[in-house]
Amino acid sequence: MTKRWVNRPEGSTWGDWGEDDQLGRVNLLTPEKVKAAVSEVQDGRSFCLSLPLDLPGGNSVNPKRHPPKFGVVNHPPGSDGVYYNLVWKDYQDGNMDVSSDECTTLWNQYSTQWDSFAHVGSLFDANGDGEPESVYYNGFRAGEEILGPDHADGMGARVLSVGGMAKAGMQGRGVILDMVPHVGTGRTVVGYDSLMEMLDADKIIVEEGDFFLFHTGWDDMILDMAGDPDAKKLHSSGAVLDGYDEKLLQWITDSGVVAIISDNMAVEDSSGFGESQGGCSRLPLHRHCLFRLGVHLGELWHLSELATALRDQGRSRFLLTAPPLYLPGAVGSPSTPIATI
Ligand code: UVW
Repeated sequence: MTKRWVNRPEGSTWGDWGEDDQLGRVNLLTPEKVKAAVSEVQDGRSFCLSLPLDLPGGNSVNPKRHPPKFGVVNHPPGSDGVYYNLVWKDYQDGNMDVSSDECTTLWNQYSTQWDSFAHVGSLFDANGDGEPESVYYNGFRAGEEILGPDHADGMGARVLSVGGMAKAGMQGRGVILDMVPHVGTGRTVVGYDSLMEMLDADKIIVEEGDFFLFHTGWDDMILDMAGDPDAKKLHSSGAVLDGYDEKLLQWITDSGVVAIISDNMAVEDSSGFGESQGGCSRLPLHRHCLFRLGVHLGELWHLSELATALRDQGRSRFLLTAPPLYLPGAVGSPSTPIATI
């Protein structure tokens, strides 16, 4: 029995790295793993795996998330320290400096992003009183440690936030599968069998401690739409993982991957709702990874150029360096991931 739970979800890693652990499989990124990742660098070329953070554009792709807004929302320009082209001599005789300062209102999960473990939890009877409560990875509690905007102590994830990921560095070996040559860019729900066929065909081996990435073609579609996205087209395009496929979830458990990352919106098919381990869910792969296993998810990354460069060389592995913002309290974060091949 640990401090926070008497029941742990079946098949979970809760407690495996200690009762206060907040890093999950990031614990597998040992110095040896990082050195092995560095040894994947062959020609020294780097790729930025972020989309411009003002894409997809608008909020039709995900109505609850909006593009970044410069300036303090609801404040006139010039207030709260936001200013552009300030002429200092107006305030200080003879000063020839001109400068600009800004503030950005950022929806942290609008564009290229990481999900922390504080992003998705589950109703689960962790304390064994017969009633499920809202809990996150390793038994941390909603309302006690993951605090909403109405909480008297102020909003923010006191635990499990992206701050821990930033401090850990999020650096290791990336392994990428380009699904586009296999299934095209139409909507395909990929389960275990089809994932294994693609990995086998491309001779890709995923090992414990790897970041697993898959490319679906969403990134180039978003870039081609240039800020005016066709949400209907996007939501009927590109491969998504089948979170209801128990064999696929078991593969995530057995593979030992640290994170699953894609250029699509949610890694998994987010259009369904149905029975999964632990009860009905709209995002069963999120629950399996973020709540049960301690596996981070990366979404809306720009993977096409990297996928092509590696495919041209018959390779799939590279060094990935992908810290989120060091923003304690945030449940998600933009990232500017760098792949070096
Ligand atoms: C949800 O929509 C809950 O999450 P995500 O952006 O991680 O898919």
